[in-house]
Amino acid sequence: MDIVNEILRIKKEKKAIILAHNYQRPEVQDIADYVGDSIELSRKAMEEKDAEIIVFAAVDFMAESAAILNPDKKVLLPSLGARCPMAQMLTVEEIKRWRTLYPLVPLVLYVNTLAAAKAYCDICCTSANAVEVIESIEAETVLFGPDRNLAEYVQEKTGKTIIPIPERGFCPTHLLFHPEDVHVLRAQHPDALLMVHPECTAEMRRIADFVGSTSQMCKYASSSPAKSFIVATEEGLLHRLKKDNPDKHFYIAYEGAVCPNMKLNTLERIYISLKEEKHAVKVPDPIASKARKALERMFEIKNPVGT
Ligand code: 5XR
Ligand code: SF4
Repeated sequence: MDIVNEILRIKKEKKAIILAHNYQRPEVQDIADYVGDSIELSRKAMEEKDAEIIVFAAVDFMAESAAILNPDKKVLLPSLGARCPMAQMLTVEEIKRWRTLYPLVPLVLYVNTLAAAKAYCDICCTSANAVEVIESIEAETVLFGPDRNLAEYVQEKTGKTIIPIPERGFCPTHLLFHPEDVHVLRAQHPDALLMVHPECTAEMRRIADFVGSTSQMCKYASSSPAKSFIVATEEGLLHRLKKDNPDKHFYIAYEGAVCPNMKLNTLERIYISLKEEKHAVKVPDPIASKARKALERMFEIKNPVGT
């Protein structure tokens, strides 16, 4: 059996679309209808009016967001174990504790959170629009979770007081990048520009030529006159960067920068997911309707990069 042809055949037969996050394996990105960050993908799904099934090759919270924003479609997560460890770091109990400590302070949550957490926040943000979202809020002090590095980055950019909740939420993959490795690469490729994801440490952001989300990195690399780039985010993005810019060179800032959860989605799992229609992601009301409001508020914010 040719698994790629089989996937494409069942996909057509079932009116399904396959969405792949920028961190997916190359062969998964290659069979997807769209490749992007989670919010770009959820919006694509909303535009695909005829699709009945969405196979979301990513991690749990991303499929949840797609299900919340596309209540009429069946959203499938190919690997049940694909859970974002950072999203798990912020529980509803923790949110309630901070809300009690700061009852008048608005809560902004990164989309890398579970739907149950989103239901308690005032507005969501992605790494592409976090600065604009915080600026849109009148308050000078904001509770923000779960990524502490993104919180610090936003504080630097906006000058507001950002209280990180939990105190030390992090992405294990983005913490793998260190300036020492970049110095070695910069010596080998002196003309290369360094692109850093805001989930990386402040030391990494400080030496960056550009700080941004995966969608922003794609736009920056395509529009920049530079020919080579050192990339500090999950290594899956390099496949897309190379494909979109065949005349440019991309080097990962650390070879081991892999998100094991993202990589659980193999072609075999996507095939089974499509064939057996599993694992369906359902977010119960009223959690879904509350979380949807927080996501919709984010969509209303002016955002120069369109995510
Ligand atoms: O770390 C991630 O999960 C990836 C990412 C991104 O830059 O694509 O940070 N995702 C967020 O921006 C959430 C929205 O897509
Ligand atoms: Fe979560 Fe980090 Fe993996 Fe993104 S790269 S899904 S934030 S663990």
